[in-house]
Amino acid sequence: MDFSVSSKLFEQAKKVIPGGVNSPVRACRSVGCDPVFITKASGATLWDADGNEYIDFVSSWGPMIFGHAHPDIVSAVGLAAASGTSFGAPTPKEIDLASMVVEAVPSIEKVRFVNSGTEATMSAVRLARGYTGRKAVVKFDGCYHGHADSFLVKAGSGVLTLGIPGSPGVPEDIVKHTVSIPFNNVSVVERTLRDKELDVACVIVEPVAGNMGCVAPQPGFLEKLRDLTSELNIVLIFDEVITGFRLGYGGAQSYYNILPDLTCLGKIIGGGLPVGAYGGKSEIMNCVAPDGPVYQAGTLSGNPLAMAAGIATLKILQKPGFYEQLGAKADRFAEELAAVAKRTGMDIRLNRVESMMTGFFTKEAVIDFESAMQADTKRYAQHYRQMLGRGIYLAPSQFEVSFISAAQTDDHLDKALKIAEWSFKKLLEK
Ligand code: KE4
Repeated sequence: MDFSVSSKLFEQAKKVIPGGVNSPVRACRSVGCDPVFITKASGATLWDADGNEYIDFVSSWGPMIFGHAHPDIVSAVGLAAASGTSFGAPTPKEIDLASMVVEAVPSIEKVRFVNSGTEATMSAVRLARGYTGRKAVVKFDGCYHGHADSFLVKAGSGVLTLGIPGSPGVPEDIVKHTVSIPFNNVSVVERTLRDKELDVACVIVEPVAGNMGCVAPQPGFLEKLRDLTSELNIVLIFDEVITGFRLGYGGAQSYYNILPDLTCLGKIIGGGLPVGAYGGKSEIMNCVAPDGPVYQAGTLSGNPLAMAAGIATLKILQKPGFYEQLGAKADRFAEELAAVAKRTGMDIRLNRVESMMTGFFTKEAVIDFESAMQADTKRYAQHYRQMLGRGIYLAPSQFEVSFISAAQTDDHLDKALKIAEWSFKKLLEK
């Protein structure tokens, strides 16, 4: 494949944008190649500036669950734009999308829209601190909740991918209130939450971790979190920025039947436009300004174009059978990929929950940050480059998830499986 136009664009980008990208993981540093610049996408296909074509397994890190440029989304956004792009005033569409979210997500009685997942989680933690009057935040090693100061402690995603310890610029007296403990470890959870010294305001968790790669909750883990936080009056926050409307129309909390006190959403609910949201029990949400004293605001929150995209998105997802078909497709793909790994003798641990998955290059089980770190990131990088060169677009990090989308056909998946088999064989030659 020829990447010369993307390479030229990358050189230009680096002159005016830090690292040439607007989000670090896009720079592909951990997979040892330059990023391709995408110019167009439709359905399951991406095209780059050199005209190369790819089958997309990143789905813009989750939002594009039904593929790119879906006609319903394109027309909804176009129609909204023709009536104005932002008013800074309440609009009917915000009520429509909020009502759909309240209807869909069992624990949400009221919801506030923001512009990113980071804004959602940052606001939810501030709300939990304001509501409880306590300070400490408990998170989990390898989980990533966006780039707000409190979260940059043993975080996942780009922080993990780039191996940055946390981040300079985050004052010690901020992060001292953040405790990060191992995911899936109920005894450490119990010990930490019962530690009287800690004064815990909230626990924030990705109910299925996506930012150390896909790691499912072990039986009893989420239940333990819920039981302990209820007993100790600690706010339980589910960060469903990835899992929300991904694992089903009710997200992970419906999938596992565990109701948090607050839920953070993003990605899918914007249909690719910038939308985040946090919501939960009215008792807690009524503490948010202007009803309550906990301040949070945003010029473009509830933006009419983003609301239009979100409404169109949820209408598509509401269609009977959507998740069953997506799940069946993901089941088939995962089974056949496991068969390819077995046939070629490639050691790969395929962690998957419905249509989100990660193939860890290790033969050991991956159940938390420590075990995820055993994965062979060099081998992943070679696999990434080999797949990209044959038109398969994977997440440019071993510690991210890839997604099956409703737009991928059996032919797309069969092609990806064939190229994965070729790539595994090539890796095993080395
Ligand atoms: P944003 O601020 O990037 O919209 O959302 C932050 C966030 C919060 N919570 C979870 C569970 C998330 O996965 C994210 C963002 N996800 C990463 C990839 N896993 C975004 C990709 C990027 O940083 O460019």
